[in-house]
Order: sequence, then structure tokens, then C-alpha cells
Amino acid sequence: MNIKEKYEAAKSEYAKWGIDVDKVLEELKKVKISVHCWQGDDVTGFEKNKEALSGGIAATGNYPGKARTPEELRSDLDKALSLIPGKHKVNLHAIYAETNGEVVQRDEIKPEHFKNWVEWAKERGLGLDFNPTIFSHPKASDGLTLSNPNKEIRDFWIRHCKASRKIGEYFGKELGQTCLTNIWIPDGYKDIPADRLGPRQRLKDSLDEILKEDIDKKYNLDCVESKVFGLGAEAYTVGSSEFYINYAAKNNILSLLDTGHYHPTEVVSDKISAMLLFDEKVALHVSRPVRWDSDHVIVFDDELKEIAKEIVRNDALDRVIIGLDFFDASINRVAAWTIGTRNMIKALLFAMLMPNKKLKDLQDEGNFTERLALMEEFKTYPMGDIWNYYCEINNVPVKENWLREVKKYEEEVLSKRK
Ligand code: RNT
Ligand code: ZN
Repeated sequence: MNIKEKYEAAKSEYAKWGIDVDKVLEELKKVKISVHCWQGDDVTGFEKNKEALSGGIAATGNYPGKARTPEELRSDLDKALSLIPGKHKVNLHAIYAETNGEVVQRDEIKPEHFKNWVEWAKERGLGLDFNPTIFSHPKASDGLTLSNPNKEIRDFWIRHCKASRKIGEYFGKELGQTCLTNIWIPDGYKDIPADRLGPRQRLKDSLDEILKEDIDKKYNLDCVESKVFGLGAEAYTVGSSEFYINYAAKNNILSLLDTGHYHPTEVVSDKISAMLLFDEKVALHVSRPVRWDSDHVIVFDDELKEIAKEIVRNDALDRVIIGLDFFDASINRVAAWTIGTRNMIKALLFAMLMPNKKLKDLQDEGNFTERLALMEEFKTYPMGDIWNYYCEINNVPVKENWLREVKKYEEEVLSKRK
């Protein structure tokens, strides 16, 4: 049987449960994943005066061939995107500005420093998302930025965030797709604080100042990302979950949940429904914490599937903004993007191919036996045949065939980067 024939056979299995697979594939095609540029260069960026990665995050490994220039990074992204079905967005950080070899301070970045990115995205019909970079910088060296007791430092980062929102607005206007501008700061303390309120008060004031200017939500959506701890900030994080969820709700901006930013047994899949009841939209950084916020490449595991199920069965594909956030420097970086992004899409497909209405009814009837039985049986339904067909009709390599392309690219391009 060829791919199409296998698809037809699998389709009829799902049809028995009232699942219209052709329609599912149409729906899936509309979903945009925000692919983070920083997997391509281990969160280095292109600043002339760049500093080592800081802020309590780390990219480990030294796999050869990392992108050193904007052209290389875009070419690597092009390669990865050619192996991923669908049309997506690319997520940039301020440190990916192109400044023509000039030192431009972060509080002075402007839309013009991203015009190459915009041109590139326009040509390909991609959207862009944005993040101020509030780490890897001398003014973040004591681990405090928007909550720093020093007003000069706070003001610097406030100006940086204001500049970032203008860049988000520019992306939105130029590309005709709303940009999500996400603020994450590393602020916290290694050891037991004597004052937990003060830094949070200062962070709140800084955010108020940043958001003062009204920007049309058609172009830019503001968003804040919480965290539980970072390397070197183990005892206290200023921007905790409670802080940001409350802040976002009161100020009508988005909360971003990063799957690596909670206690080890706490899961984001369980949080989505609670957020959806109170917020129009919620943003995600899908990552994979292994023992800590390690940002491993996401795999097709239970939690990824559970997140996808929560998005799909709550009919929230247009309300949950799915971004990825991992950076593994120990494997081929183009492969890392491809594996992770394909997994995210695959998980959504898995969720869309479940008899969700039936399962919900069983739950409401208290029929937990059948609920569990069906959930388990659907794990081995022939989803792979649907996935392969989806890849084929979207002109990307089927199954592991994408790996050949990556190997070829490694030989011809990546291995020449010394
Ligand atoms: C850090 C946050 C943040 C960063 C990126 C690079 O723990 O997850 O989102 O990973 O901004
Ligand atoms: Zn994140």
C-alpha cells in the first residue's frame, strides 16, 4: 500500500468514530506554531558587543555548525521550515537585531534593525513574534533588571521594552499578522530574600510604565512569562506565576506559560482550561524540562499530547498561542527545530483524532471504565498513516526521510562553518 492507500484505510477507522479526517487536516493546516530563532545559535544573537548567555538559562553542547550571522540563521531556518508541514511564525529576540556592525544599545533598537527579517518573512508569508532580551548584558549582571533597586538600570530596561513593543507593532503592520511581544526577565535571588514585596512592587511599576503607550492589539499583543527558579536564582523569582497571572489579568495583556517554569510535577496541560475561562488568549512556550528548566527538544510524550488535547478539545486553537522554547547545542540544530516542531504539530493531530465529544460524554455519565478504555485504545490507532499523508500533501518529507535532507545540509553547509 502506498501512503495514500494507507491514509484511506486509516481514515475509515477514524470515520467509525465520527472523526472526519480530511476536515481535521484542513484545520491542522491553519495552525501556526511560533518557531523560536534561538535554537539556531544557542541564544547568542548578533550584537557587536555580545556577552555570554546569562539570566540563569544555559545552552549546553558544542555541536558544530551553529549559525554565526543573520544570513546563516535564516538559511538554517529555511531548511528547517522546509521539513515542517504548514505555514508558521518565527520568534525573534532583540539580540537578533542587524545593526551593520555598529554598537546599538538595547534601549535604542528600532524597527529598521529588523527590516531584513521582515523582508525575509514577507517573501515567505511568515509571521514574526518578538522578545526584548533582558539578559546577557552588563546591566543584568547582578541578576536584577526591571525590578532592580537602581532606578537607572530599571529605566534602561523599561526603554528597551518600550522599543521592543514598537518593533512588535512594526512586525504586525508589515506582515499583516499580529506579533506577540513577550517579556521574560531573569530577576531573582540565589538565597532567601529579606524583602519579597519590594522587587515585585518595582517590577509592577516598571511594567505599568512599559505599557503606558497604547498600541493597537491588531498589530501587537503584550505578554508576560513567569518562572519558578533559575540557575543562580534558586530561592526567589520576582516574576512568579501568581505575580504575572494577576498582572496580566488586571492589565488586559496575555500570560505566557512555559512548560519548564513550574515545579517538577506541576503540568501546564492542567492550567490551560483555567486560563481559558478568564482570558481571551493565553500563550505557551512549549519546552521539555529534564530535572530542571533544561530546555530539551520537545518529544512526543504524554505531557505534549495532554497539552495538545487541552487546546483541541476546548476548541481553543485560535486562543492558545503556541510558541516553542528549547535550545539544545549538543545535536544538529536544524534537526532540533525539525524534531520539536514536527512533534508539536503531530501532538495536535493526535488530539484532533480522538473522539473528544464521546470521551467527554462518558465522563459526564460517570462511565470512567469506558473513558479509560477508549483513551488507551486510541493511543494505537493508525495516526502515523494520517501524519505521513499530511506531510506528503504539504510537500515535506515523509517519516524519517527529512533526516537525509538535514544530513545533506550538514555536509554541504553546516560543516563548512569553522
Ligand atoms: C527562560 C525563558 C525564556 C527564554 C527565551 C530565550 O527561562 O524560558 O523564554 O528561554 O526568552
Ligand atoms: Zn520560555
